[in-house]
Amino acid sequence: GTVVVATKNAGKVREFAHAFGKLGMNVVSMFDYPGLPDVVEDGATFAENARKKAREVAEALNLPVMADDSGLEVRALGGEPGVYSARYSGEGATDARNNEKLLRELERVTDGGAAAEGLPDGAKLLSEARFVCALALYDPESGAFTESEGEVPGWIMDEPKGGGGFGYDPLFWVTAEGKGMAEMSIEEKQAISHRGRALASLLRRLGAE
Ligand code: ITT
Repeated sequence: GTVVVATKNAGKVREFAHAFGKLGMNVVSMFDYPGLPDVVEDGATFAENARKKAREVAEALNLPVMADDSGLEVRALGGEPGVYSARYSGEGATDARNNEKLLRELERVTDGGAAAEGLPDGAKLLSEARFVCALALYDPESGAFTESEGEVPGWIMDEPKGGGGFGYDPLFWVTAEGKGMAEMSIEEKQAISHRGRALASLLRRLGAE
């Protein structure tokens, strides 16, 4: 079968393609449907934005559609960037600029950070943080949503580490694994990540229906 995921984020597409590939399914994304109108992500929560993306795209395509809204909540920044994670550095935001902005903001509010076991030489932990992922699947025929959420706790490092993943992964230290998120393979990340957990929970929910 085929799963339609309402995302234009190539990092998310890679992770979903990997996860559904293991189930013998393939993923199509908004890269395969150019020309669909952009969904305005003005919800107050990840869940609200995920529902909005899933529903608008599902109604446009007249197909069941899954959407992912996710982001980073940093304790020392009062939970920011949160639902604004994708556009944290403003107009023309890129992963690199968002990461720079995050370190700039943390410089203002933290005292240089703390050393910790397992970190690269000289690197410091600046603040506790977590990744959150809300998934919503919308079936336009029944009008029903299936939803789930997942999160992973960690810390923000004062320097990037690792070449994998996307977004804020290079600055995210996964305490429970003793390594950076960008140091993990897709497989490893899936097993512990906010998205991996949300997806496992969504699949359980669908299986139980
Ligand atoms: P779509 O809405 O088209 O799916 P987007 O990139 O705009 O793509 P979001 O609005 O959900 O997606 O924003 C999520 C941002 O949070 C994303 O741009 C990343 O910077 C960050 N993020 C989410 N999941 C992440 C992950 O697994 N690793 C690193 N950063 C992540």
